[in-house]
Amino acid sequence: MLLNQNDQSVCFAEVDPAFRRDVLTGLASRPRTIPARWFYDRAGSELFEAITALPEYYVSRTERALLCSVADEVAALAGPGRAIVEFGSGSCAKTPVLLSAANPSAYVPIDISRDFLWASARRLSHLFPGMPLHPVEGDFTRTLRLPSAIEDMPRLGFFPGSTIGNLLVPEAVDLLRTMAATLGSGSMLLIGIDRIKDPSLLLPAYNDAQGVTAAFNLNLLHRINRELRGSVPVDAFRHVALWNDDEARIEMHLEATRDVDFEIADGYFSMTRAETIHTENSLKYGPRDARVLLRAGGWSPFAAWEDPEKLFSLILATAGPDPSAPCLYQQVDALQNHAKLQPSQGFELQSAMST
Ligand code: SAH
Ligand code: AVI
Repeated sequence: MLLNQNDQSVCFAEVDPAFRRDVLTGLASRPRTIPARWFYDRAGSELFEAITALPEYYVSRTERALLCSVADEVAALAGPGRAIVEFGSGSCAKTPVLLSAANPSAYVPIDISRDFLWASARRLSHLFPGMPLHPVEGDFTRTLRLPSAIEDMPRLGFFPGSTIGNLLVPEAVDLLRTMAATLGSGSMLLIGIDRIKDPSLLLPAYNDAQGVTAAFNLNLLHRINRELRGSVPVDAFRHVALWNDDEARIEMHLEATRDVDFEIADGYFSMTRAETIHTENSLKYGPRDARVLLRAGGWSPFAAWEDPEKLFSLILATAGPDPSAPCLYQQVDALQNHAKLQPSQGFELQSAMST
C-alpha cells in the first residue's frame, strides 16, 4: 500500500540551491571539500548500487548476512506493532529482511535521492502488499516531521549501511540527536556501523579493480557540470582513496592531474596539479567507540551483534530519557543492567564495560 505523503514531501527544483551553495563554498575553502551527500543523484545512486555488489566492498554483503541471522532477535527485542523508519534507504536492499521479521505497522523510507526512493518504494509495495508505506523525500540531517499516519505508532529507526560513517563525529552526534527527536521517546534504533580493520581490506573496498568507486567519485564532477552549468574538465581528475589512521577513516578525494581552470555557476576556479577536492569521509568505529557515539547522540545501546570476522556491527538502542541531555556517560548504570540481555552472537557489551 504505497501512500503519497503530500504534507511532508520536500521537492527539489532542477537546481538545488543547497547543492550550489555547498559546491561554491566548498571549492573556495581550503582544503577544498564537498559534502558526500551530493554523490546521490540518480547516476550516483546507481553507481552506489554497483559498488554494493563488488567483491572488494565487504560492507553490504556482510551487513546483509548479519541482519539475516539476527533479524528475528531484533524483532523480538523491539516488540510488535512498530513503524519502521529507515534513514538513507536508497534501494532498500536490506529492508525486506527486517520487514519480514518485524512485521511492522508501517514503513517510512527517507532519502534525498528522489528517483531511487520512489522506485524502491514501488518495489517494496509489491513485496509487502498490505503494509502502509509512506516515502519521505528529504535530508535526514534536518528534523523531519514524520507522516501523520504513524503519529500514534511506536517507532523503530533503521539506519543501515554505515552511512553514519560519512559524517564527522560532531555531525554524527547531531544526526543521532535529530533522529531521537524525529522518532520520539520510546523509540528504538537499529544502526549498522563499519568497524576499524586492516587497511589492506579497507583500501580495496574504496578503490576497486573495476573502477566503479572511481566512477562514483567522478560522477560528482559530472553532476556539477550537468546541474550547475559547470565546465569542470572531468578527465583532468583522478579518484584517490586513502586510509587516515589518526582519524580512523577512509578519505576519498578527486585529484587534479594537471593545472586546471573552470567555471561553475558564475564562479571561477583554478587548481594546480596534485591539488585535491575532499569528497567523502567514511569513519570506522571500534565497538566501544560506537557505543559512546550512540550515547552522545541520545541513545542507550542495549544489544549488539557482529559477524564472525568482526568486520561490521549492528547495534540496537533505545532513545535516551532526554535526547538533549549533555552528559555522555550518565546512562552507564542502565547499560550495565541491560548487559544481562545478551543476544546470541558476538555481543561484547559486558566485556567492554568491565575493561
Ligand atoms: N541504506 C542503503 C544505502 C546507503 S547509501 C544501504 O545500506 O545500502 C547512502 C544513502 O543515504 C543514499 O541512498 C543517499 O541518497 C542517502 N543519503 C545520504 N545523505 C542523505 C541525507 N542527508 N538525507 C537523506 N538521505 C541521504
Ligand atoms: C554510503 N556509505 C556508507 C558508503 C561508504 O562506504 O562510506 C559510500 C561509499 N563510498 C565509496 N564506496 C561506498
